[in-house]
Amino acid sequence: MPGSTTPPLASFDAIVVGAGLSGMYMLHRLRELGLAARVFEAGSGVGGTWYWNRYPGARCDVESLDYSYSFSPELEQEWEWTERYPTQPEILRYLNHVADRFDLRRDIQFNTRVQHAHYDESSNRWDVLTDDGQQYTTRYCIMAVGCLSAPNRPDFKGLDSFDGCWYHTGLWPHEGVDFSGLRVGVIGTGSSAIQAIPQIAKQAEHVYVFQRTPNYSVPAHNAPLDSERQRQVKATYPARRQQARLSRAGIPLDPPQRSALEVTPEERVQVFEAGWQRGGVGSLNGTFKDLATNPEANETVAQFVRDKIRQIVHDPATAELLTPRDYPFGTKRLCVDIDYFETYNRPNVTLVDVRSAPIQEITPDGLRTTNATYTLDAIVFATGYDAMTGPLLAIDIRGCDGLALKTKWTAGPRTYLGVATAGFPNMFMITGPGSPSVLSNMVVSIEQHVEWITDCLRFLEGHRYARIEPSQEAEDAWVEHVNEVANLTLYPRANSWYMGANIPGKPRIFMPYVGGVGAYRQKCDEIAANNYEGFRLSF
Ligand code: N01
Repeated sequence: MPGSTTPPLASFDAIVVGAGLSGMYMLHRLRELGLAARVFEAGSGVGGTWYWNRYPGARCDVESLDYSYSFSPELEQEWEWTERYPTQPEILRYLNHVADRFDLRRDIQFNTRVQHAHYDESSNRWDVLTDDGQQYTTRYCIMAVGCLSAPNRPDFKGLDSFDGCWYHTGLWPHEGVDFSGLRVGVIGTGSSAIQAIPQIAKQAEHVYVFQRTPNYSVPAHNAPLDSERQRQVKATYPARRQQARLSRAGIPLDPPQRSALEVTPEERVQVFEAGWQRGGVGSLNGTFKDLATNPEANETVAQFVRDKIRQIVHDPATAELLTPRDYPFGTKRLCVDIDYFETYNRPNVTLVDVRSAPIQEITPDGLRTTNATYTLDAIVFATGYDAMTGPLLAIDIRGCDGLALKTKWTAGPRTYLGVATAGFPNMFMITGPGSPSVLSNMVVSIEQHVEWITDCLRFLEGHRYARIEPSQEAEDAWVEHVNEVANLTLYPRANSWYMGANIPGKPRIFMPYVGGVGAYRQKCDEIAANNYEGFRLSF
């Protein structure tokens, strides 16, 4: 393969930070360009999110046939998925297969965390320092750090005194955890908790769920993948992938055409019910076109889910506590579950409301809220992530004039297309803030960014440009557009991690781009076709 020989003096054409779905594919493309590339990965294996998130019940809520690379027809034909929604172990097996098939590992340095990346204007190169004290230089620095890879563990008083074991869902022990006979506290009720709680409840003596905000969740209706369906999808993959690329969320579904308010209440419920029975992340979102923009339309689907919760959960007080009321449906990331609400009918599961009585401290034998104490043998923090900006700002990134990215982004992230930021030449972000990323099937958005960056690098190399960065004007206009589009939706009404609201002190900005992956792709392609309009290029 061209460009795969490691050059002397620890100097590379491209350094990629992270060997998850994005870093792996980026490496593959960099090799095709003939560039000498090195990937640094903090974990001991490939997979990113799917390497770290080994908690019980972890699985993707985009269907396996769509949550997979499309860049290699051979790969997509040869890999056999076993379930409608892939489990974490199955996705990790798939990504290891990809790493083997494309011989990626020889250019990935594992167990290595990038500490700093500083731009040197005199040489137009990035100096990269890793946590083993080694220094590297590179022309291009590509951040493939993921959007949800900086775990958030609230700083509860007394955690050090806890006699039991505690875990974060995003840093789960590789050897697994046996909860048999234990009293387990789970803090949080987001997507991770909603997957983990039913599994932990099957094993533990008792599970206490400490809930601050109830979530909307829809059933996955997971099932073994029928081999005939797999064959059919594989036979039509090119069209299916293209539909996903041009869609709103990277999932090949026909967009809804009707308003929830233009049908009768009876028909509306029938449509919601059919979606509920289909299951999955698009099941209700994909029913009517105005659920994300019109509060009245949104309330109809919110009410439908509230009714479902009441029907499933036997104890009325628990059902009431599980019912989301103070933010619109879908404005926090919709959860997809297997028997989540049903789990509260088990005698060994107790829901604790920590909104009305917050957690005060962790004690040696459990946890104390403002009105009760709980004896626990283990605590699971399902408390999420410092999303989108967290993984980037964990690295000391400095651009022109030594400007720190952290300083530039004090009031919130500012990017052009979510792929680059002014003042940080030759640095690219895969699925950065200001791109559709977390609002889409991540694989579709990752492939689009990797391919766009690859074309951009080919252009730079072909024209012998030494430097590319967004102009301030283009970046300002993009940030304004991202905010404008977000404000047309109901998303800013929720205290979500999309808004940075889960991290104390984080600026309240809607970080992803809600304009849809199809429209976004078109915009990126136009910019490229116009000789990278909005970017400054120099020799
Ligand atoms: O994290 P979250 P997550 N005291 O931030 C609570 C993706 N994902 O890891 O809502 C008490 O959603 C917090 O409460 P509140 C997906 O994009 C995908 O579950 O802030 N509670 C919330 O309940 C997802 O959205 C998949 O009031 C505290 C929970 O912790 C994203 O990852 C599976 C607290 C955190 O929920 C993150 O999901 C898993 C405190 N101090 C994840 N601090 C699939 O594909 C926080 N909380 C299926």
